[in-house]
Amino acid sequence: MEKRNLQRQAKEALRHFHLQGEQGTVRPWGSGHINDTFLVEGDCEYILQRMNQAIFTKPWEVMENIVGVTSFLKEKIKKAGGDELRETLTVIPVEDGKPMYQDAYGDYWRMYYRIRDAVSYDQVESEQDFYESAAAFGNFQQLLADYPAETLHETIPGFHDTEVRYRTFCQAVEEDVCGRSKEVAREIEFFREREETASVLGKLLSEGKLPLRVTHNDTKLNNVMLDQKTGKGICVIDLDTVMPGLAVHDFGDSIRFGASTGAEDEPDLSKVNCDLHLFQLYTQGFLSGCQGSLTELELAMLPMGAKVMTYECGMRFLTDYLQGDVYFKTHRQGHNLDRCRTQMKLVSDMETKWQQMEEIVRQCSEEC
Ligand code: ADP
Ligand code: GN1
Ligand code: MG
Repeated sequence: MEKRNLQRQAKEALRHFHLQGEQGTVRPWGSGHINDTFLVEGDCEYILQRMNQAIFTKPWEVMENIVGVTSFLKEKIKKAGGDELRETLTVIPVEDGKPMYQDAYGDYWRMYYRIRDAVSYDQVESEQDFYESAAAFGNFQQLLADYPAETLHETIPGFHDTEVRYRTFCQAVEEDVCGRSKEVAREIEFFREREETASVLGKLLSEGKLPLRVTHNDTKLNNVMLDQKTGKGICVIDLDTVMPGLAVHDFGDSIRFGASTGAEDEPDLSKVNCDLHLFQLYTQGFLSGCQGSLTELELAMLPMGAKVMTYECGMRFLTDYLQGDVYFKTHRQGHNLDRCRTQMKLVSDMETKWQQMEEIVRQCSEEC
């Protein structure tokens, strides 16, 4: 459906929610790759989202997770004397009390309060912001440490099962539905050469050496809101993939996105490197947020978390390119391929900086 109609659809959906005051404009918002997000302006500001049903095939389960997690967080925030309307998402119910509205097209819509006086960034603008985002993601994990993990639905099965991702990638190469394999032979080879990267963390998990925790699983910088005045990371958003997972994945995903000197889709690869200073800042912030809860092996595996998540994400972009750009939103020809190449560049760069990354983590672990 074209944008104009989607906007009309959004306005129609809006009428079914319990809202305060008068609402004015509804406009596309944010730069997420998955859902269709709108900002609703008026007496009170809201975020309205059409959920991506192709990806989240069981939207009720996603919302059950989100309502569960945010209610749990609200209790903790209140006890700590915080502001429950700013420090976690608030699901706005539909007239019938449900957390989502299904429209005549079969699309699912949900709504949150807009987190007030806060911003999210697509790229690091100040070092302090990056540190604060790390502390917020670490704290998020810490707050959910006693959440009943068994009640969470797996909203995307095998989301960070890198071995499964590798097999899906090989299948996409094999099937080559768009006839693109030949043109990206070099990229395909890159991921094949590093196949062992796909199994390192999964193996440690299955051997019981790494603990399963309640994790966010999508810890991009633009999934945390920073207070406009204080710069503090006040609210972790985009809770669709909160599921049992690995702490090192959450750490690693933030590094692959935020510690890069270039944008995720930067076509000029000379601008893309893993900045070790940002890596160090993030490590310090994350460890302070986790408050000593990580095991020795988790700490030792933080650099591996960064490499695996970058490898996995690059492979997912390439898989999507091979499958005809059906998963991630793309805004230009070859967009997924550009994204894949930045991840490849980062993996290579991390490989050359490996010892330094390990040393930084060792030092930060001793300090905290
Ligand atoms: P996607 O899954 O597509 O990434 P997100 O839930 O991350 O969707 O939302 C996209 C963007 O919209 C975020 O990066 C953020 O900038 C903005 N956003 C989402 N929810 C809120 C909120 N409650 N308050 C303020 N901004 C929000
Ligand atoms: C997607 O939803 P968003 O834009 O925050 C994706 C992540 C990827 C990321 C790459 C549910 O995140 O897994 O790492 O794009 N989310 C989902 O930028 O697939
Ligand atoms: Mg997002």
